Amino acid sequence: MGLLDKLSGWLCLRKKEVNVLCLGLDNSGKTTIINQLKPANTQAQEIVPTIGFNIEKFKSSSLSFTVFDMSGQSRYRNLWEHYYKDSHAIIFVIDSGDKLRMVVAKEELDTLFNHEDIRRKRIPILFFANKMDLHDAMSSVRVSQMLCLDNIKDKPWHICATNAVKGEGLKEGLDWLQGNMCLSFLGHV
Ligand SMILES: Nc1nc2c(ncn2[C@@H]2O[C@H](COP(=O)(O)OP(=O)(O)O)[C@@H](O)[C@H]2O)c(=O)[nH]1
Ligand SMILES: [Mg+2]
Repeated sequence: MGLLDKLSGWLCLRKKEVNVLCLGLDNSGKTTIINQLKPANTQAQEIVPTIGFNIEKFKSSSLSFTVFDMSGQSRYRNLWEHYYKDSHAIIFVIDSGDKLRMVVAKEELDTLFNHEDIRRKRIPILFFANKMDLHDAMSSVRVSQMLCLDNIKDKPWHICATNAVKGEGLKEGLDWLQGNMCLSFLGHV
């Protein structure tokens, strides 16, 4: 069963459209992840690194993915922020091998959580500690410590170690996200 078929469980939400935001610094692996989620015959063979401000969109039945880089693009911030309002879930991707920019990732995460359209929402946040195959990658436990994820008290969150190139770990994360979105829409969390 493909990853997208797994996500079809989200139809239980009976929402017309479920909007998932895929965020993170540039080069963390967002485009690679999104390409793993697309049906096999539409997967891009080559991933062009996202340069400057670029929003990727991917839509399938009632699921809509919006992807953008958060790093160093503060002058574009007001362009992407309006996607926050209609989001039902967030996937935040981290390059686990990029120790130097972990602080920048944390800053972006804090800015996201402080935004008025996110602060009030109890939307599930899935963290992908990506590039786990790199020999100097930090463990997902270490990544969650660096990002102080234990401080998140008002939203369900989960972190998974992934290798986006091979597609490893993505399914576990999406299973969690699916379950939490159904629960939150049904008002159980
Ligand atoms: N080793 C390794 N490389 C990865 C992984 N995920 C993505 N990459 C590579 O990291 C680079 C940036 O990926 P991309 O998806 O363009 O990142 P984006 O800027 O967040 O969209 C590309 O060369 C990818 O092939 C991974 O899990 N392991
Ligand atoms: Mg990209």
